[in-house]
Amino acid sequence: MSTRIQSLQARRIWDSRGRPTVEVDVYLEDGTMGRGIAPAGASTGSNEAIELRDGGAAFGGYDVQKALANVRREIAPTIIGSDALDQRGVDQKLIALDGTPNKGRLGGNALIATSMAVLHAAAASQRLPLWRYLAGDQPVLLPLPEIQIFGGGAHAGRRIDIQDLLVMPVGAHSMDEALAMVANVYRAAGDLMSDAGRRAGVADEGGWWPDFASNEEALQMLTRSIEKAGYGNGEVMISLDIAASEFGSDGVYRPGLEGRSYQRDEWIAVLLDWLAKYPILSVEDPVAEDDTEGMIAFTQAAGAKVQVIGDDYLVTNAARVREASANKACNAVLIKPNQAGTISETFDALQAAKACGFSTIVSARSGESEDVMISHLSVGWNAGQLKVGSFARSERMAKWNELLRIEEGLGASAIYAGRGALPV
Ligand code: 2PG
Ligand code: MG
Repeated sequence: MSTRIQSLQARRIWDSRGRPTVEVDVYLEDGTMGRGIAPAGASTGSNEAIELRDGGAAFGGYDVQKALANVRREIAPTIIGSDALDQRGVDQKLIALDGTPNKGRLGGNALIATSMAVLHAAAASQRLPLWRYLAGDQPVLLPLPEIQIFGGGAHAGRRIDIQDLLVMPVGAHSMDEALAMVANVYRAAGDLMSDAGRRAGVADEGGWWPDFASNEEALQMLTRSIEKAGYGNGEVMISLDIAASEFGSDGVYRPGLEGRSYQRDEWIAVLLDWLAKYPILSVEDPVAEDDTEGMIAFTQAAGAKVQVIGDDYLVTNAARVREASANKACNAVLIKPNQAGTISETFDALQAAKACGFSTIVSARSGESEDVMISHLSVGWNAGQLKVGSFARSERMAKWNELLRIEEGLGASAIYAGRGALPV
């Protein structure tokens, strides 16, 4: 039976923030269907693929009718007849049809939903789980998870400046144990917030609402949560996403909670002080996306001891990854399919990072859906790490739970990446 694309169906659905997003169903001639759903960021890098939104009054300007029309009128006629097993061929047609460097004409949301749908359809046509379709008969690793305990930054009305306070269960021996450890830390954090009279619901990705007087107080509370859950000896370590582009530019940092501004070197000194005081093993976007000098300085000071991740700084772009490697500006990359705009370009960024010796972390966005593709990408591409937000709300839990099913399917050959996934 043919795996050629026969038809596409595009519709508006709603993401985990209740905003419109693009869903695309791809039907193959053999009758299989694949469904792709575009995720959406809140703290976006300025070099990401452009998300096409309608603007105007409806839904705060977030509607996606233009992107949907682009799928129906331009994308569908262009890729119908293509072989879904030729992901790169389909993606090249999408890139050429859009014709802009940032996917601004058709919309990165229209393109990534289509590209994801084609990949889901291809795996379904082969009757394989997506991770297995991607990996072939190569061995795979279950990823070290980075799981948010407190949200912040753009995901919590800027209540604190640090965007994600996450934990990494580096001492676990399996995915099942890793998630159980995080469940204990998440619950302990909630109990501590209750005891302090500060339990006030959750932020956008399900992490506890950050009712703290300072950024450092959040770090103290996270460290206490790990201890209260009974983990010591480096079994559970901290990962931070500073998302510094949200409060810094031109080498000056103005974190709202600290009540003062910092020059680049002063801001880096604050971060290095936190590294000295708390069990932190990973830092994402420590300085702003326009601050290569700061990225290099931070990596020089801390990169031998901690993972330094470029997210807004690298925007899942292979060329930017290679440049960062040449500059020694970080040692890891966040991999977000919708930053690149197609699955093939996402894969290229991941491969470029591996070739440079960077570690790779497949990541969700703060606006998510029930789709679990990224769990499969993290395993099938052997990324080593996965970041999906917190340990609550089903758009997050669907992705963590999918890893348990994959682990079960692998049986005795399941290997948890653990501490070895980090570059240090
Ligand atoms: C990030 C992500 C996930 P957003 O910055 O890494 O936490 O956030 O999707 O809003 O860019
Ligand atoms: Mg980030």
